[in-house]
Amino acid sequence: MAGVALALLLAPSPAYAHLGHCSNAEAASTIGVSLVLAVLLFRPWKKVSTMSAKITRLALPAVLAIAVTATGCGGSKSSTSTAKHPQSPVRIQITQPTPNQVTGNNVTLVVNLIGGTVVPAAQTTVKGTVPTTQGHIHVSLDGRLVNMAYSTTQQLPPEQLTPGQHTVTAEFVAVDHVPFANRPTAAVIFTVQ
Ligand SMILES: [Cu+2]
Repeated sequence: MAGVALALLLAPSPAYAHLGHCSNAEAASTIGVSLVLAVLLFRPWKKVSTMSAKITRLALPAVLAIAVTATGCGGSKSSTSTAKHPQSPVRIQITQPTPNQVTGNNVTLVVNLIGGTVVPAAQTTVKGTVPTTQGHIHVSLDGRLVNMAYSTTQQLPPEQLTPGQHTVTAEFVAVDHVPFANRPTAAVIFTVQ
């Protein structure tokens, strides 16, 4: 567990902050799945001699399940507000990579926001109505969220840019990470050589 904690601390802060995106439903299903896995792993029904050993066998799966869930959905307290956001007038474009561009595995994503600004993580506490022209960018690669960008330029993870076709998606989201009702999004398909 110490290794996991260290990895989280060493990870770039956007990646860490994104762990708070699990909804309660996701957290519940994570608990369920890991509980089943843990029970299979430790087999608490196996005959053991002492009472304390028995308790340990029963308790371990629960502890493990909670630990796994906490790791996967850490900080979910701050993202429980699933309230609908208004529409945003902001439009988003990907200017780099260009459609069908052939690249190496070193790809810089450049996004152009029209009518909006990116605000840093430090300003993400929302009181009252959420601003519709301020937020940040959620970057997905092949449908999987890889980062959130507090700038309009960022590096795509080279280890995920295997040879072949990839899709990068950029979505302008509110300062509290929640999507706007109209979900301003841009996508580009490119090919890694
Ligand atoms: Cu975010």
